[in-house]
Amino acid sequence: MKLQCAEYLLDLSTPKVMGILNVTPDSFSDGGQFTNIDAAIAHAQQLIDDGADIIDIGGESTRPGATPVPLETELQRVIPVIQALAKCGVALSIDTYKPAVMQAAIKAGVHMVNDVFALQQPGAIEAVQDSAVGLCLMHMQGTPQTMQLQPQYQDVVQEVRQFLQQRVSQLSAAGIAKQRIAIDPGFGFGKKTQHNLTLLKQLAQIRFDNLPILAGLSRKSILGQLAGGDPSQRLYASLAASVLAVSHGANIVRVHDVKATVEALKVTAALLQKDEG
Ligand code: 9MG
Repeated sequence: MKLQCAEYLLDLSTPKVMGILNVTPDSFSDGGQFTNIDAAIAHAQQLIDDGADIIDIGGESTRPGATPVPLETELQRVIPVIQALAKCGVALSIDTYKPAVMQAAIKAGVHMVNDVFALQQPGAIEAVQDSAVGLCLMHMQGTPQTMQLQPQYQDVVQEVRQFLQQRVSQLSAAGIAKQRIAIDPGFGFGKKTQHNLTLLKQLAQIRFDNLPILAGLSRKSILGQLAGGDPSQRLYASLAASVLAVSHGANIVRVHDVKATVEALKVTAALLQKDEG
């Protein structure tokens, strides 16, 4: 299985690690440590040295209850970082739902668009259509402002799968190749603990058309609910979650702690390898 991200053709025969680079003052997990451009670039270099295959750059937090930031602010945060990292040797992803940010980021050199709204904003499909960037389509019930108030499903796995299928159909109708698309159940985005656990246990069931699955559980509140600890104390729970996600079919995991995840996934991948003879 492969994922086309502009000039990068990611080989997903082994799991890949997407390192999180939050360029926000209100990020839930880094406390705004990387708002300064130089510090963000240095952190990206650390993620690369630690073995990240993709760096996911975000200028607006999408954690529950987060306030949207104006377009100009988001651009000022992410574009200089993308320009500085454009030739860093790993694929760069922009975490945004705003079509204008997607366009500017593609021009600045990103290889992937990670959209928690699955390209539903007006103009989002058009913003990526004529490029070759990879696309991550994520499921979310509601919006970051309201999503955790009252999440409700009859059958969470089927509803998430159907939503993602509809989005992929819409992209296909716009002429976007499936080799550019990854799907994501959106852990923690309009889901209660039980919904997240069901999705993790049945992750393989959301796959269709042999598309890669991206899973993001790193430091999320579901892990705090299960194991305790504030976000910065959730390393072990996050590692367990990434290992289980890959065991249940995830091809890419989105994480804060790249080095530890890379090591844990090397063991996981070796154990999942089919025996010869
Ligand atoms: C931006 N962001 C935060 N959590 C995420 C997740 O689980 N998946 C994706 N694709 N993006 C996320």
